[in-house]
Amino acid sequence: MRLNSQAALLLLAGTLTSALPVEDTPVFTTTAAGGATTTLPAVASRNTAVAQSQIEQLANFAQELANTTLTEAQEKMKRSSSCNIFNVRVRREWGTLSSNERREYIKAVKCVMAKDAKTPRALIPGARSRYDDWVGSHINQTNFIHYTGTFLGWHRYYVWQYEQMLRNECGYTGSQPYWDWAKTAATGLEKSPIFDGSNTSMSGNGLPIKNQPDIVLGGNGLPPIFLPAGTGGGNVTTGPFKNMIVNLGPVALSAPGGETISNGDGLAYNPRVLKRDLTDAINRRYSNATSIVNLLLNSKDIETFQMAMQGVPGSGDIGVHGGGHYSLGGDPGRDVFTSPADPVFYLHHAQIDRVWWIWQALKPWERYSEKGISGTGTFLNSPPSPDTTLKTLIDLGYATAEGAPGALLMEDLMSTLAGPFCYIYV
Ligand SMILES: [Cu+2]
Repeated sequence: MRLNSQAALLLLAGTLTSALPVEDTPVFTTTAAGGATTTLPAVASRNTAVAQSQIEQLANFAQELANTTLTEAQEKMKRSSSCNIFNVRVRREWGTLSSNERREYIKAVKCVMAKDAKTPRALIPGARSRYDDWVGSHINQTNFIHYTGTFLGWHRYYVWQYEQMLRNECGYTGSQPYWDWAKTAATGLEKSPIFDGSNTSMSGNGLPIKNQPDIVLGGNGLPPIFLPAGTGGGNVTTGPFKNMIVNLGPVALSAPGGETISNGDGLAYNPRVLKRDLTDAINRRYSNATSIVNLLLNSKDIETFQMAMQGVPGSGDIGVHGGGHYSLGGDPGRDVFTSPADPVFYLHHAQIDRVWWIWQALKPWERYSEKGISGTGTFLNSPPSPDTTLKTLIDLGYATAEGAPGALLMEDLMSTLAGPFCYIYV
């Protein structure tokens, strides 16, 4: 059976509907997909625990919308081809997976790392493994998929293709898990099930390097942003991915002290051990529960939403997206181009996708449409390029799973229950 029947039944029964009263923070009333009236928070609470429950309320609202959509699809009796309550896949937070589920995911990732690359050496000489096909595709497209109109759609498709690869090429039977930054901001990264270094984690911190100076972001005439270094910095030596070899990059790796390390276009073979520098201060400042609720509630349109998420240049804020990447730190964690070479990337970007999914559900008629896209095909429109539209083609190249579709249009990537997709988040 493909569905997570328990979650599906919960959805059907509506028991996931939150009834948590949220202190005396302002609320607004909206009409849920089923026609019922729902009350949602209107302002992010500064209290982390309250903000965490606000996220749950908003996520439950998105689940209700998904439930209605799926039930309708089922009623239309298109069981063989459409996405419905019986075949929808449920993506869950890493810490809520059982030990066996986590082991199965880790095993599939390692299986992909052990397979040969499909990318021809003439194209990406350093790509050695099937896993590197994903890293290489991201490096090659970095300037066309960040601070662009394609940012959210491209990464949604990329993570989904990765999930299909784990399933179709390595026998994984689960769904792509996600990293809830709000949780790690509350517990501390090294104590979380994702990073505690155990056999069922995604491996722990890097070996500690003492007295690392700050990371400095910015340049190009923008005021610098100083980020503290973390408690690691060296090689990852614990957990399933200890001593994992990163083959590609770096292209633009921010190192402590303001240095940027580059190995040209990053496509050459450059084997080195995975490094991490877990940094709670960054997680707590930029991607805590309150930052997520603020992003969800204060972004009236897609331009505001995706810019705030990535950090408005010059604002001094790196957004929840930057907050995740830089709290992971290390090499390739601090390199926008090569970052997918750390396997935690896919948990981080599943959470990015989850936050977009929740935000979309708050105004679905607008946010699944052309109005849900803003920006062009180049990084901050430099050099200038045409607007991204529903008809913009997304081509992941060799980061495409066996048995999955190839290049698709943005219009196929707007809803997680349409086009090639059929999944929700709990
Ligand atoms: Cu990216």
